Amino acid sequence: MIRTDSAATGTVDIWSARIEESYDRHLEFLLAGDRTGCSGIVSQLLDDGIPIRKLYVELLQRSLYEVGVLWEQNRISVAREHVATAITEFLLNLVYPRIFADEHCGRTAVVACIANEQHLLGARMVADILELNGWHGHFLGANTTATELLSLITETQPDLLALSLSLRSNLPSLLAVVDLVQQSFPELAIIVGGQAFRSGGHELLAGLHGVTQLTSIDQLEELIRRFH
Ligand code: B12
Repeated sequence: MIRTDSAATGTVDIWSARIEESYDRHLEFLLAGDRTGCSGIVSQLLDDGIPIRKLYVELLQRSLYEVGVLWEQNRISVAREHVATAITEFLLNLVYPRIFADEHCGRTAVVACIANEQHLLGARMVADILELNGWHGHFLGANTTATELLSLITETQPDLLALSLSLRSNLPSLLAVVDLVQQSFPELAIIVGGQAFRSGGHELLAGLHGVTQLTSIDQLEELIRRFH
């Protein structure tokens, strides 16, 4: 199936079509633990000039979501899911040297997953996309305690704090961390995103001043353009 980016103009998105062609093979390699196969696909797409945001969302994110469904349905083992995740992390390392902006915009962000949140790939993509847009992104990774977070914010004085959350059960901790950060840095812009908000959760953040909940990389890019 060929998707279109613009229904209005009917423009066929050739990159989505290219990813579509490779998707099934990529998923097969991922599930077989074939790192070389996955690297071959991603390297070829990068050599051809694929936009990185598309590669992230339409190939890497989509395939991991599918791995998640297979895992949830007990159709693959936990070990297979771990291998697929490790391969995807390796693929992000393969992409990283290609991430550079023409010029830095002088803006800085701190990107983290809160305590007890092990899902780091989404946050890592957020940090990469910020860099692609000329920001300096300090990526703290998974399971960041409030103390670590506050310490890095104090050191780096960022323009933006981006928090990623996959587990709905971590929502109360997110609210507690936001409260702590805002006590010390009331003016800091905070964005939150991730799968915890896939089916609700927005209402918990609705009343919070200075906190924006975003659902996608596209929305992130739209928001940071306003900082330039
Ligand atoms: C890999 C994985 C793991 C790995 C994570 C390792 C790692 N290095 O990241 C491990 C094995 C540790 C793990 C553990 C668990 N997992 Co898990 N996991 C997954 C899986 C398969 C893939 C996650 C992933 O990387 N996705 C791809 C990334 C790129 O997508 P993403 O996170 O959505 O990020 C994108 C956007 O959301 C957005 N985004 C993300 N963050 C932010 C932030 C901002 C500011 C912005 C703007 C955007 C943004 O940008 C990204 C790019 O588009 C998912 C399945 C799925 N549907 O994703 C389950 C999943 C997330 N896990 C789940 C569960 C339940 C668990 C466990 C509780 C299982 C268990 N019983 O132990 C534990 C919890 C561990 C913990 N305390 O965190 C559930 C979560 C359900 C929920 N929402 O509450 C899922 C959805 C599986 C499922 N279908 O049930 N998991």
